[in-house]
Amino acid sequence: MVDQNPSPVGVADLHPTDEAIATARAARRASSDAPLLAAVRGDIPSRRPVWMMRQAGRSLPEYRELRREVGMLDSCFRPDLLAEITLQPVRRHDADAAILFSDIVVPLKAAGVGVDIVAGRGPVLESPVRTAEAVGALPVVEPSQLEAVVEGIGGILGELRDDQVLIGFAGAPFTLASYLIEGGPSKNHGVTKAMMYSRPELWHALMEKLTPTVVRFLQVQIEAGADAVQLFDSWAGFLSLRDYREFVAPYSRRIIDAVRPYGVPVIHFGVNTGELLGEMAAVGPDVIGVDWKTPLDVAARRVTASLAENVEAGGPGSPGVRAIQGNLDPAILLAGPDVIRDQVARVCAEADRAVAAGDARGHIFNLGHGVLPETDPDAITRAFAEVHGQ
Ligand code: 1CP
Repeated sequence: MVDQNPSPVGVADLHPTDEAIATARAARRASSDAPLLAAVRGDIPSRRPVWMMRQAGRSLPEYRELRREVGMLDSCFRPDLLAEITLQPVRRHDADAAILFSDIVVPLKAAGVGVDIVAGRGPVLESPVRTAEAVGALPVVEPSQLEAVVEGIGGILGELRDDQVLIGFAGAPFTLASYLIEGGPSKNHGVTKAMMYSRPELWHALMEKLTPTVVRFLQVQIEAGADAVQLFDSWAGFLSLRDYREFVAPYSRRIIDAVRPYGVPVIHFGVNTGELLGEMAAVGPDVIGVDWKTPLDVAARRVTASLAENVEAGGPGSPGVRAIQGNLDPAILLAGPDVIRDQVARVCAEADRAVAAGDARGHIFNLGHGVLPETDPDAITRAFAEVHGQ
């Protein structure tokens, strides 16, 4: 077996040094009263915070204009471009958070993995990772390979108001592994799950390899000044609860443990995760993101019940209440102003019931997944205004 990284990064190595924590603290410029940070703590925010997954990107003409001659991944390594694209929706919609313009495969690309983002498709690998040799040869990203992201974040922070936060992010291990193993986007993640079941040792070796890359990508963003991070396990909802627990949760927990010392909120989100919400909360995030299928009050009740059960059973994870994020169906934004107004109000009422029942600390409004490319930007602006009026 060829191993270009003969000394894998150990768990202890993933934790930040005191110096790194101090660097991150010094870089932080959002006010602690920023509505999103207040909602995470369970304080009453000055207005209900809202941002939308994929708020930057194809729904905006100014994005299409900037990206006309630049490849998707190239734009993620151009500090001026990534900063401008991150800021476009924040200015246009008066968002409470900027989501860093990047992609879950950026740390892989930075580390030298042959991956590109193909228009209309998504991330595509030069060669899928399906053997022990390929897992062994997978590089772990070095912070120095992410300088462009650090520089871009500097540009973003200079332009945000102090009540607006910058959210950094990374793909969580199952979702990243799926692209690596399948070689590109997948409908059912069959090859990925087959590896998990038939070659568990290879699966775990891949997870061990990916975990430090995810941690470093998050740490670099936090040390550059990101105020919160979201760990996207977008496709984890394809797993059963049992498989999630065995094959995924331990790695997500390690990732969150490794960024916790910085003290910035961690949001955890996946699609179709109604059945997994309790387990996803048990890996330790401060905020649980919910897709549009489970009402927020029901989701929050599941989370608190599951966390309490876990603790009673002596399992990992701490009890307590998380903040909740979500969960308007992205298709609602295509349905006209009256529907948007009514459905925004419904989502807010469900979130408020969760808070009143003691099942959630606070609410961050979001969609249940990303903005659809065909969405009219004015409908997005209107939805932001409706949320702020709630
Ligand atoms: O040409 C283009 O405009 C490419 C479309 C695009 C964009 C705008 C891709 C390709 N990635 C991105 C940016 C991106 N990706 C952001 C920042 C922008 C924002 O949210 O405003 C973020 C947070 C991501 C994260 C991402 N990439 C996820 C997790 C979030 C989610 O949507 O669940 C995933 C799964 C990816 C993979 C990916 N990258 C791009 C596409 C089309 C896909 C999905 C492919 C698939 O269906 O499997």
